[in-house]
Amino acid sequence: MKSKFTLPLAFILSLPLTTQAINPIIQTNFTTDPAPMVHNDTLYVYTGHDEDGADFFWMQEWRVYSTTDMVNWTDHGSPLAIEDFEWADDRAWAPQCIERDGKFYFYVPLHSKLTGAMAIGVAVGDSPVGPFKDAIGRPLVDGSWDYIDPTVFIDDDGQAYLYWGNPEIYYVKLNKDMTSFDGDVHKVEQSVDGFGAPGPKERVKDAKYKDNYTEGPWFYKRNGNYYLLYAAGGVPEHIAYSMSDTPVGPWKYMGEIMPLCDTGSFTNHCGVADYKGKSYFFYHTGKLSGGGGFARSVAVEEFKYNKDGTIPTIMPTDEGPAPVGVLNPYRRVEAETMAWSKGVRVEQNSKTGVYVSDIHNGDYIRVGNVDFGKKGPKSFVADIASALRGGTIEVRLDKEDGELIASLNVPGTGGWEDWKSIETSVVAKATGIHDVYFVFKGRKGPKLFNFDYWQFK
Ligand code: FUB
Repeated sequence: MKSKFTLPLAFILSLPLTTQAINPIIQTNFTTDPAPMVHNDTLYVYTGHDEDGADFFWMQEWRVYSTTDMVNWTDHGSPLAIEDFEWADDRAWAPQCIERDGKFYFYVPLHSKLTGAMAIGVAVGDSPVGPFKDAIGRPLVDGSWDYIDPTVFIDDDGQAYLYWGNPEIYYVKLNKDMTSFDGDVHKVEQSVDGFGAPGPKERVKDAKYKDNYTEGPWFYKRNGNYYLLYAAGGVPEHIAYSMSDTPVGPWKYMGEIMPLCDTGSFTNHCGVADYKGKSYFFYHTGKLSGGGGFARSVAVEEFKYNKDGTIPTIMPTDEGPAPVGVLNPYRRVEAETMAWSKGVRVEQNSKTGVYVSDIHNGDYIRVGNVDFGKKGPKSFVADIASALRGGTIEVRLDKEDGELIASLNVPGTGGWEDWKSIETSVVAKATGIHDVYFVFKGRKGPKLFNFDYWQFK
């Protein structure tokens, strides 16, 4: 029997042949504590950055990534770091950024030089990717190990709220300037009904509670319901949530969202966003190669709210969400826009911005859902630089060893930042939608070249 849902054959044939992993969404750095923000037609995610080889959360900077298709992520580098806050000396922990009246307010926890404890600061910028600067030259709150993990939300009536805390929960109303308080800081009373357990000081040792709030709150409103999602259960952490009819409670404990999973990270930290008609849950794991409790990586899953607004159980996957758009290869595409990569890293400087570095023989970049259209390209251009002997970029379709459509010989250019645009012919027909692999070849051992951007013509 013919189903009325049959897809046109031409569409099916144009789809990529394989479903590839996109989680963790960033492979070029360890990333933590994701805070998504939708602005215009782009979804940004603000993250912490676990340093390579760290034995604690010795985090130095925050990073920003963006997508328009939920498959390819562009690295915008680090627009904010500890040194941008004169009063801070350590621990660039879980951030969140929000837009108000054309300005972007970036709330961050830091270790304070003033008190020797944790504090929360706010930076401001004119664009979602910065640059940002300390908005007030001092912390918003300072002096307690509780003062971490700020989450910010502006209600429909224009009132902004900042929640934060570990293991207590605090909130304050923000003035319209987003950098000062309207009234006092309130401590949220935790109870079994509200959060699965009484507050940390009232908990009875060895008592079995339903759950307990730990850290990493994520506060928002959707269809009239207020949500507070958080890391729960102490370490190792799972993600649970509470709901309320008002922005300031009383809260009702609703259960677990992401149960304890064997992801290699004893913390978890979530953020939620609606984008292009779908809902997404961001979290972190230790699943990147070389990852672990202090080497975490951001991942994302699509989910659907239940009819009553409650949130279903969400499990970590390698595949992540389906694409919600295609990538146009006939405009300049930054090399640091990718669905997956092996071996490469990124660097940034004030002249070039972010570019792909540490390219060695056998490394590759996969760009997902590239739409070549009906005619297909004639040539491929890449902007590259090499202080050594260069190498080759093999452009392949759908697999690391898929059909070779172009092969670009990269010469030495005289320096790692002496950029040159090199063009080569496309030697096979490429039409429709494909994953594109840039497979890097050259002498075994040394770095081959740096890669800034590319374009098909
Ligand atoms: O990333 C440092 C800390 O680990 C965050 O502030 C917590 O939420 C936990 O993820």
